Amino acid sequence: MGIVNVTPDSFSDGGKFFKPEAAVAHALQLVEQGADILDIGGESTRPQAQPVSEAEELRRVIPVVEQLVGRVKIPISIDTMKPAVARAALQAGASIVNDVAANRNDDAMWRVVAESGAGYVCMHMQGTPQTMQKNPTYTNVVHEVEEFFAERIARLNACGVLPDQIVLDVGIGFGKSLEHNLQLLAALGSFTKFERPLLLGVSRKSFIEKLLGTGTARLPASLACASLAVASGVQIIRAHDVAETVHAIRMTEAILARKKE
Ligand code: 9MG
Repeated sequence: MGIVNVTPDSFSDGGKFFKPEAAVAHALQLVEQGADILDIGGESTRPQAQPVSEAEELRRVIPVVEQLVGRVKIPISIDTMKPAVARAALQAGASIVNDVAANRNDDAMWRVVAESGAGYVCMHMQGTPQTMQKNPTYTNVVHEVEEFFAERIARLNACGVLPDQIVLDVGIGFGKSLEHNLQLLAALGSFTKFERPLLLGVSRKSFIEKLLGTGTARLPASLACASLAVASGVQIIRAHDVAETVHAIRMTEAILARKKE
């Protein structure tokens, strides 16, 4: 899953004029590099990122989705916490909703997903992007994420979202300390018991520098996590560096295929 961040710091002329064409060109490059899904997002979910309005998020992402739909054959995912943005993106041709706020109480997003039949990435987060890194606390992070998935799958089903639509994601970095992230990465295989595809997002995340030191390049560790994840049964890796990630995954898969022979 190639990441296309449609935010002013990513694709603009350095000022407030965001250029959809630049985001589209970047997305097309990711497809050439081997992405199987494009994830388009218009609101940063980094710790303490400022929320953007619905109108602004729509203005950023919808032209990009519209332009990509006619030009790529792979599924387009909309990375949004807002039901109205998800609905508009699905109407424009996206087919997956990547929801980092699946810990919400309100079911409006799930009704959009149920009505559309779209794929749904149900990601675990403790808190919100504004609060999540203040003091993440768990008795047992792996058990608590498992409980979250079990409870959410039941709740999604009650809202009309079928099990086949659901992808699960432990939410590395979303309300987790370095230790929580490492424990979840070590336990990825245990989440296969839900019999749903698993997604992992570790690409360039700050926990890498917390472990390896400030200023360390984040790509090698991102690739190590991607390989470990694939070996643990994860099917979808969300990545900025698609070409490198595809190579790491292909190599891992080739070795795993020999192991099974
Ligand atoms: C939007 N976004 C940023 N990090 C992510 C992650 O780890 N998983 C998913 N599903 N989305 C993410």
